[in-house]
Amino acid sequence: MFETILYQVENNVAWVTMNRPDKLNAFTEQMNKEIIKALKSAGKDTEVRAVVLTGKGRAFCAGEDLAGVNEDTDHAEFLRKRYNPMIRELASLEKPVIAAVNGVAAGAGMSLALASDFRLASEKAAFVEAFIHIGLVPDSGTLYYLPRLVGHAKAMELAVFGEKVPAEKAKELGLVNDVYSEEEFQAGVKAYAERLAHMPTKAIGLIKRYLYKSWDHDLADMLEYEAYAQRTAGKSDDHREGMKAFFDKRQPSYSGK
Ligand code: T3D
Repeated sequence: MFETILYQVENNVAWVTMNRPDKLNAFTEQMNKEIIKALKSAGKDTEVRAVVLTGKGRAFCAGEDLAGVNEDTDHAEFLRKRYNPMIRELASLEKPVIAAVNGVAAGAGMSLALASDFRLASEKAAFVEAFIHIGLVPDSGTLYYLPRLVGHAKAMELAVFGEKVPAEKAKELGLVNDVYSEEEFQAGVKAYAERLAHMPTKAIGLIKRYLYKSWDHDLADMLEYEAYAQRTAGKSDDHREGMKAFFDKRQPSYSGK
């Protein structure tokens, strides 16, 4: 079904593994398309309640495969056709997405991680806003996500100097949620993803949707959105189960419905 990625569903988690290890999982047009297809498929599949994006081999993703860029490249069209749809798909997927950053994440590879809802890093991971080193500007959502994650001043510094940020430093900056030793990384990501996959999926989807809205709406709008979201969540099976479990004094068992 896929040639540049691996796709596997296990214990309600869809694992999307970028699979061009000899090219540090650099993006090709086909890979952009396959990631979009995988995200759509995870969105439609009711069995899937969390998604993990990761890379095969020593890198997470080195951004665009520069072998495909030349003087005739229309960079705007490149982004509109290939990268922007991928980032939009990720942002609109109402299920939690974890970037499991196993190694270096550079250029649009870093953008993919920034657009994910959670970032877990191996101690071997590093983040590089590589664009400036080839005279380009950060793209694929980085100019949107980066200042929101680390603040304007730090975003400016990272984007302009493009220095490699090791995993522990990324944690200090608020770029990643957790860092694991190399040995514990796989098991740590699996446990994190499966925990998310057994939580109230609809409520998580609503949290994601309305946190995005909060970035360009005022308090009055957000209070109204919260009322709408709460009505929707309040009608879910998982709300019923959570209430019942509370009064039964037991752990809830959520179905994601
Ligand atoms: O129109 C548009 O272009 C818009 C779209 C833009 C999206 C973008 O992502 S632009 C940014 C593209 N990415 C980069 O500029 C990153 C370039 N790579 C690097 O900076 C470094 O390779 C890394 C920081 C990612 C890793 O460094 P390191 O020291 O671990 O590995 P290395 O030795 O530099 O690379 C290993 C090999 O992978 C090497 O090939 P070789 O010498 O073994 O044959 C290197 O050329 C290759 N490689 C790394 N990144 C890319 C790549 N080949 C093609 N494309 C890459 N992006």
